[in-house]
Amino acid sequence: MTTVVPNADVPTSHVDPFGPDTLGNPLPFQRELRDAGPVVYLDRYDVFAFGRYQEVHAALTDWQTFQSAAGVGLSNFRYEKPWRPPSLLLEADPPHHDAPRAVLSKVLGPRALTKLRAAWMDDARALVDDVLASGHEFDAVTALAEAFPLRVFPDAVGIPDNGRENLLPYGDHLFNAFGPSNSLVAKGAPRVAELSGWVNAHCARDVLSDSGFGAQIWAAADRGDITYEQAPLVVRSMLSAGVDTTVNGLASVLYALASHRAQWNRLRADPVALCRSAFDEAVRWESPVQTFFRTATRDIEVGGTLIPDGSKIVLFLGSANRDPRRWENPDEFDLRRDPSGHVGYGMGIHQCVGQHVARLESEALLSALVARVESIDVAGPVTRHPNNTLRSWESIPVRVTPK
Ligand code: OVM
Repeated sequence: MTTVVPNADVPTSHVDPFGPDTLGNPLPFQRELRDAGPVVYLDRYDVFAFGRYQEVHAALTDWQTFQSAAGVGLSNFRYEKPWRPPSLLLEADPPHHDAPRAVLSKVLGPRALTKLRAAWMDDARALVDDVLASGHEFDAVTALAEAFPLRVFPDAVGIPDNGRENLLPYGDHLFNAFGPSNSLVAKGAPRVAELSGWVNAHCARDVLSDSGFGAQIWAAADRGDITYEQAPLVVRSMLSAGVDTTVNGLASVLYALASHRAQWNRLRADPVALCRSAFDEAVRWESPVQTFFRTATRDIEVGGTLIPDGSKIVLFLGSANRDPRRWENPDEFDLRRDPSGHVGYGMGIHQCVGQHVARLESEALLSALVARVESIDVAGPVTRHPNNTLRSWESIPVRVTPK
């Protein structure tokens, strides 16, 4: 009698997706992954990889089979102790996930943000004016993509001024830590205790201003919507996921516009509509969060491959967002396309709870730029910042012509 081994002929890749070459330019590997099949085994890490839109989307929307509670990085919480207490949102599934999600979703929802809108538009104009006053050539990463979120988001959460410079390095390490424990994780290790100490201390009720997102999370505990034990961890999610993601999303849209003159001109011709939708096309095109993992809760067959219970599966969001099986001319940044359905924010019950905040930041910044600037161009070597999860930037030198 013969036994059928459904995954005996699963395509296998020896490539390290987290090595410096692939992180530096992930596109060739992602194409190989998609073309090899719907499921590819990465023998280096003993994980299965999905690179096509269809399977990535299906896994994201099936949380019962592809759980998050065993961690959304390479490390499997069934066997390894997580480096920090798990997130109640990102690293949880129903039913535990639901109350924290419902609370945060309301605090960061479109209704709540209407109150911040006018002030953020003013803040963006003030920032752009300051930048233009000091010159017409600058680094779009530090001057705009980092400066704007750091100007508005920590205030909105309600954390004090002191120590805000810790937010980016904390996020950088957190997103590295979803990957394998390579040199990028080692680089961050010396500051983990200090940075975690600072972040955790700023989740406490008494350090938060009494009107921000943080205070509203604590007020939800007063109402009994979440427990007092849960409140600081929900605040921690905002400080963890709310800065590096938007910084890289904004850097992506600025780079895309500075390197595509025709798209910049489209934006100028129709700023009200496009200052909002440009961000989603940039999130599709660049996918600031490139990968997240899931863990199989049972044996499951995908595209003819058996994925055994307990396996880790890495979902290549950035690859799905450029899958030609789903998108026409996927490598083109094009404001005429409808980018909806992209998986840059994930999909399903875990889809980015902060996406309205991110879109508002982008809308404010791009509106201010379009109002003040005639043209924007790349003016020097663009450099990347390597990270195991984020498609991140070191520098985007730009030259602008003010109006
Ligand atoms: C969290 C968290 C951390 C990093 C990313 C994220 C993209 C969430 O602590 O909940 O979502």
